[in-house]
Amino acid sequence: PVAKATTLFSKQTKSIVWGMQTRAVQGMMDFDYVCSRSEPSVAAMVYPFTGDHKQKFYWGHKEILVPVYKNMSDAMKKHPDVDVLISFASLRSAFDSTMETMQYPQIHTIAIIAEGIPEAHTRKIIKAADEKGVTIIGPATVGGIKPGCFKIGNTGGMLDNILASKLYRPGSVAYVSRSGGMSNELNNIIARTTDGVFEGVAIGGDRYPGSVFTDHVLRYQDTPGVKMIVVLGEIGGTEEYKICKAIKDGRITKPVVCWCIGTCATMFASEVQFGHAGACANQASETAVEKNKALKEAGAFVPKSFDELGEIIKSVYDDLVAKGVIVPAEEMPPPTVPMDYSWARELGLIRKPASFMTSICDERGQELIYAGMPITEVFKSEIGLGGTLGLLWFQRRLPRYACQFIEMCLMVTADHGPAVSGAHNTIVCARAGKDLISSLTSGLLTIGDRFGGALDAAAKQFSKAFDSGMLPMEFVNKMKKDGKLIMGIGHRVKSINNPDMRVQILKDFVKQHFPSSQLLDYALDVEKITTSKKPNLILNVDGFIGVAFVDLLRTCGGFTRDEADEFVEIGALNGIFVLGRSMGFIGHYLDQKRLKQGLYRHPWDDISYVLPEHMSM
Ligand code: Q5B
Repeated sequence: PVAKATTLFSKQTKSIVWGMQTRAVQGMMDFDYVCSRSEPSVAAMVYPFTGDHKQKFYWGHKEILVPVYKNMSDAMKKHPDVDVLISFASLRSAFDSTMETMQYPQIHTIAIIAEGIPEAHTRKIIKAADEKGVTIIGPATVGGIKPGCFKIGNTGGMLDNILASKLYRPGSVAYVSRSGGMSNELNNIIARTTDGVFEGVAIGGDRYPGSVFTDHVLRYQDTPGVKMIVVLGEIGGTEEYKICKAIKDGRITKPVVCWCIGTCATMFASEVQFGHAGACANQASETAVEKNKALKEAGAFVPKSFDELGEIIKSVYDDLVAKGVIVPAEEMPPPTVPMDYSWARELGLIRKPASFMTSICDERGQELIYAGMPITEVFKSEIGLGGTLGLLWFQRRLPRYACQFIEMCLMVTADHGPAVSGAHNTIVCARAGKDLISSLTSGLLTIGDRFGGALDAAAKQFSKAFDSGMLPMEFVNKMKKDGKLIMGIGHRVKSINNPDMRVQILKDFVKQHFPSSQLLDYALDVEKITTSKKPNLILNVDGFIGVAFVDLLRTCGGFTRDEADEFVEIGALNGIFVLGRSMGFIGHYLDQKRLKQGLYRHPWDDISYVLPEHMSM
């Protein structure tokens, strides 16, 4: 086998991350920045499921782009300075991608994060790695960390944790553990009891880890910056005995603090399998108790329990300081890394005025909420379309008669034939080959003062006259004198001789259910005057809905007078016609498509061409 490197990571180490793990990469870059590295440790990413592209990351306050390659070969070719690969490949693809990675001699270290890789695959990986001199960290691990130099993926947690455990600069204590979670606990214990971590590796909990305790302990023995070694072993396997032997043989001379977790297994009547695949004692020598005993006998510093691990690390460290083996370096504050906005917000450290405000609908929770009413309740209480509109437009749970009235308005305005402006436009648009939305909006865009959009203006004009105490006749005369049309009065085809049944239906309902119809009565008095002049100057469907809605808003008990006026002012009432007539326009669109109607061209004989005479210069 080819000899493996003693030093896996330095301040110049460059890596490739396999997998679209953008959060982990950002975490590595924040770590690099806080370590005062001159360049990010991630040179590139490999992700076979997209084409080559670039991903944006923060480097301190700046934004930088990191290339993402579809093919590993391109990444390796473009980044010959990379010697570490961090693999976030799934348990299905980790084997193939790791074997492929080892074909590139530039790679000296591979960290495999995936859990559940078949043991047979891991053993093949280990064999190939030994032949090529590649150090494997993992599988089934968070990775490892070398303070001030390099961090594998999510090791060490978020930046606040990195700062709290002072992982931005090296200390004198190197550790190796199986568990990734416990490695974080070691970062914390070592930071509180010593001058800090020099390097820490979590080899992973599988039965066949890619590298074993002794691989790392021996590296630490040969690394001048490491002054003491901490090993967190666990129940299962016999790896810890190799450390005993190395201590006894004098291969390891640096102080080793060691504890094997899982001593509680003796309290169980039968054999216990702990969380890690390898954490099961198949024979007495594999128990944590036996291994701790052997380590102590070999000369390692072994606490009585995990609780005392910190104390024993501290006493060994203090002794090394007293002997002058360790000279604690002066503390330098790390550069500040801006906190991610979402994280700062979660911690309640910042606030920002929202760009949007909304008060009618909230879809974020488990249940969609319309103006305070969960959608299940909307259906349970059978408020119907009118009630739903009441919630979303008026933020109120309206009385049943009001909901019914709204639904009736939508029904009577749903369509009035193909000849009206809007339907005509929709039909022409559909026949020009346009889609549903274009055809619908083409029709909707015709809605205005003359056609279908007179509801709000009628409500305003009539209520202004009524509220100011003007008599109906005075109102009609004033409008005539001002040269203005009365909105909501007049119809092209309906008249007192050809009454509009839509208006009649609504009138009957209002008279029967509304607590008051003062404005409607006023408008009907106006109608008497206008129809006496011309029979088609009736209170039309727009005018009727406009004034009746004012009565509804003012008297249903759900609104103050100001609120009622505001809805008219902001144009809510035209919305009724727009919504209702959308049904008809969509119907006309579908009808034209169904009837396979071709392009419409208006006939010449229906156009009067009135061009000016030919003018000679
Ligand atoms: N005169 C609706 O006009 C129409 C007068 C008036 C005083 C008035 C017209 C008007 C106000 C707007 C309005 C909604 C353009 C209509 C609707 C939905 C629909 C449509 C459908 C559907 C009709 C003749 C004479 C003139 C005018 C006078 C007319 N209106 N005076 N106040 N409001 N109304 N729009 O028939 O002396 O002869 O010069 O603008 O409420 O859109 O089905 O078709 O469901 O789709 O063309 O129902 O009334 O009458 O303009 O030739 O006027 O009456 O000053 O007097 P016409 P014009 P004079 S509902």
